[in-house]
Amino acid sequence: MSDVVLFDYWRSSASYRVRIALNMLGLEFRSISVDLLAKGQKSPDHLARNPQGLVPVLDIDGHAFTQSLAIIEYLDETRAAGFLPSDPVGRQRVRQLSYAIAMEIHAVCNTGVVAELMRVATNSEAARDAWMQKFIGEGMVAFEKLLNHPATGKFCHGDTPGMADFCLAPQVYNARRWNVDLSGLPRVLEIAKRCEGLDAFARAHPHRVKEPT
Ligand SMILES: N[C@@H](CCC(=O)N[C@@H](CS)C(=O)NCC(=O)O)C(=O)O
Repeated sequence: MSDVVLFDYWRSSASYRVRIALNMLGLEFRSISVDLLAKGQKSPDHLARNPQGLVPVLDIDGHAFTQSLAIIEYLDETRAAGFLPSDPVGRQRVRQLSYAIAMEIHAVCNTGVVAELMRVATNSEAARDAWMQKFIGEGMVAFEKLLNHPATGKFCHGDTPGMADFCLAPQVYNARRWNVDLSGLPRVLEIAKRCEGLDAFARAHPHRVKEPT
């Protein structure tokens, strides 16, 4: 049985990013599901792992790590994975792209944030859908513009998949889930399609972890 344990949730974008990174490395890991719908992330057991009450948490090398991008950078640094380029300007760009998704789009579309919106809104499902479409839609339009850059290649930065792609593919999955119109974003769609064709991404896909109900 693998010593590497990922506490995750099938539909969690942040978990999906880490699953892709682990698969890219060919690292075997055990996945333990923390059911966000049943508030498993707020259970005493999970809060002991992560006081923020969020997934993912990765148990690896004797540590319990939180924060998906910090985890991906740790894997990159300790396994010479090449998830970020070696030059500082390139590293800055890959972080910029990754943060544009993880810190701008994802942060305001997180389960806890949206649950609170639904609690205070009158027509809560309509408010939720409009919220998701606004923030994901606007964020992805900006991301498409950021990809209009000479360093963009077959993937977000150059011709090999890296941290920004690990953020993009889950965000595109999530955008589709909320019926966000991505049709005017050719770079986003082309790169996401290329990612979806890779085994490491396909095996990390939410529907490979659990069939949607
Ligand atoms: N910045 C964190 C975000 C983690 C996060 O927001 N995880 C979501 C699932 S994608 C979660 O656990 N939400 C539960 C909640 O909001 O209560 C990371 O990248 O790991």
